[in-house]
Amino acid sequence: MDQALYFILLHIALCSVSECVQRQYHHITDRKTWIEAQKYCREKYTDLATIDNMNDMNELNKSLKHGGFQYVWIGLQKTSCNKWQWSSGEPALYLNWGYKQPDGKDECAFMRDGQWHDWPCAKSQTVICRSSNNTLIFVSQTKNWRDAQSYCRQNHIDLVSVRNHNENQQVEKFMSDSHTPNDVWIGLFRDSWQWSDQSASSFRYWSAGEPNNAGQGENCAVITLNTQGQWNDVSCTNQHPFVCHEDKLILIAKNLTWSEALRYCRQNHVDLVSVHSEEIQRGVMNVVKRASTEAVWLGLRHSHILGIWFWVSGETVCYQNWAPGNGTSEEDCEHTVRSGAVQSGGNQRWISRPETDELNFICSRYEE
Ligand SMILES: [Ca+2]
Ligand SMILES: [Ca+2]
Repeated sequence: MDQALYFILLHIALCSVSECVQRQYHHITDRKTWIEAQKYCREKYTDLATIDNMNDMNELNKSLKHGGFQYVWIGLQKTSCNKWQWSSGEPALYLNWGYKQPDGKDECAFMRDGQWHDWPCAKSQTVICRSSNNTLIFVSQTKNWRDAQSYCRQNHIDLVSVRNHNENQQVEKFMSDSHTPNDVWIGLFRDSWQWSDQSASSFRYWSAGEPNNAGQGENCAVITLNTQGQWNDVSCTNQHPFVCHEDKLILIAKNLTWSEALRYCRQNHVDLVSVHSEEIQRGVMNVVKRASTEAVWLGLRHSHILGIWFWVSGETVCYQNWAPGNGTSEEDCEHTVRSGAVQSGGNQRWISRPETDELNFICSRYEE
């Protein structure tokens, strides 16, 4: 194989591995109450563990050390807020409730003639899943909502989300074209559980029959080791080991030049962030919202001699997200070296700035 092509293929393989590593889990075996565990995680890492999907759940399970305990805290806690959300994790901005709906204490929703109704999650109905190429899949076996969710996640992507009027019409048409029964589960549910880090993740992995609030005041969630990591609600004042998570990226709200920022990251963390995939760009977009400057340094540098942009981690810039007019080599006649920053507002594209500008910056906290 051609050497250059081999290098490119190798590089693509490395990029796809790194896509999974936005967060690392750390199992702490000291026993603490949920609040004490939260405080510890916020001091030493990012927060008590958030779990976005089955992939995270598998990573977390791998981080568990075994020995003498049954329960391990995660960052999920019951609150007084009980809002509708999509199983896929998207916020429910568009809602299309039928007449006088939602009308009860029910926490799951089905679709009938294009309109939505709240309904007890334990009832059995047929199901619509969404598959990886965004097509709709009708499941003719009846299932309760949570089993329907597991089925869609195992066999397709998730229960169907309906994010706008267009998608609502698509689902309605799909139901009439494929002669489904009148009432079919969609991915809409509500619960009052919230992640400690305020993440919007609607991923839930409760054991059968949980959460049951059995002892009253069971307001915090644990992983149960003897059910492959499925979750249970227990009293927050119990003392258990716990799992913290550490986000890969951290925004430093100090105003430094590019070289000072690089030194700061290398001394206190690992490096200035290298954004060599869309996944990392998404992580960047997430943290720059808290920046106090209009742009935020990345580990992106222009080489005068070679006339190219490169990442401080040593990679060439294959994935790109430049704002129009940036990322070219035409600024070469200037004296100051140019470095790359990401806009903290707007489209959060990359821009070229003189390295002497003083900006907030993003460090990576661990190597891949
Ligand atoms: Ca109802
Ligand atoms: Ca329980």
